Amino acid sequence: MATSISFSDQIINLVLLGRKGSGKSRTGNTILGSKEAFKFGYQIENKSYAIERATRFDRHLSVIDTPGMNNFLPEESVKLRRYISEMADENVIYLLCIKIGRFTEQENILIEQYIRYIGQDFEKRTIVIFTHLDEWISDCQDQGILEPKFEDFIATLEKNSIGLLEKFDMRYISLNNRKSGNDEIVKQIICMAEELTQQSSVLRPVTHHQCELEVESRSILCCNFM
Ligand SMILES: Nc1nc2c(ncn2[C@@H]2O[C@H](COP(=O)(O)OP(=O)(O)OP(=O)(O)O)[C@@H](O)[C@H]2O)c(=O)[nH]1
Ligand SMILES: [Mg+2]
Repeated sequence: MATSISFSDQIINLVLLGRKGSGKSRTGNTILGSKEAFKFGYQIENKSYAIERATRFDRHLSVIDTPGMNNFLPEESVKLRRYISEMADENVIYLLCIKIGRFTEQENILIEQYIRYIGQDFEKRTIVIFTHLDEWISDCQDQGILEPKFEDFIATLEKNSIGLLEKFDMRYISLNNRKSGNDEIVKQIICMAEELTQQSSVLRPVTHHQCELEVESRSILCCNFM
């Protein structure tokens, strides 16, 4: 019989990665429940790492914001590893931010670089966050699709992009960072992250849908949100 485990004492370290302007800082703010934790905006050139901590839904979180990179080369991976090892050596989960509609060949190259230079661990510990959901929805609506479904966007992705998502066991979430009240999405992200921290070697897929159901039912072991 399954036993309930409390995760409330552990810190989950969420590391935001992705291209310049992909919405990393704002995603960090959404997760932290603050508009001011990380500076965001196209005019801000973020060249350094930053960490902010908060307790959200009874979970202790450290969120690490990273400089926007269009290429992730070995020297960057050294800096990233150093920062992570100083700040957060356990329970590290990567949140790979991609602006919806920008899952292009350039994006694929960047992801391959993360996999190559961060290592196998990266695939096992990454959740893809598709940002700018609101812009995608309004573009669809302007083109006559009144009720666009995010899964339809996934279905339009090229084979290479799907192949990369599969490496992450199809762990992805779509997010509108401009919306206030993203609590359910934040719970889903925390839920996925918690599951991944428990699966360091034996990994099974934790999908968006699965976590959505789990958060809704509030009955599963790891997603016991108050
Ligand atoms: N409409 C909309 N805008 C967003 C969303 N997420 C981020 N943005 C905007 O996109 C721009 C870039 O967001 P940031 O969070 O600064 O992106 P970043 O990845 O941290 O950028 P760098 O630090 O420069 O790499 C800002 O103008 C944000 O307000 C979203 O979900 N919807
Ligand atoms: Mg930023």
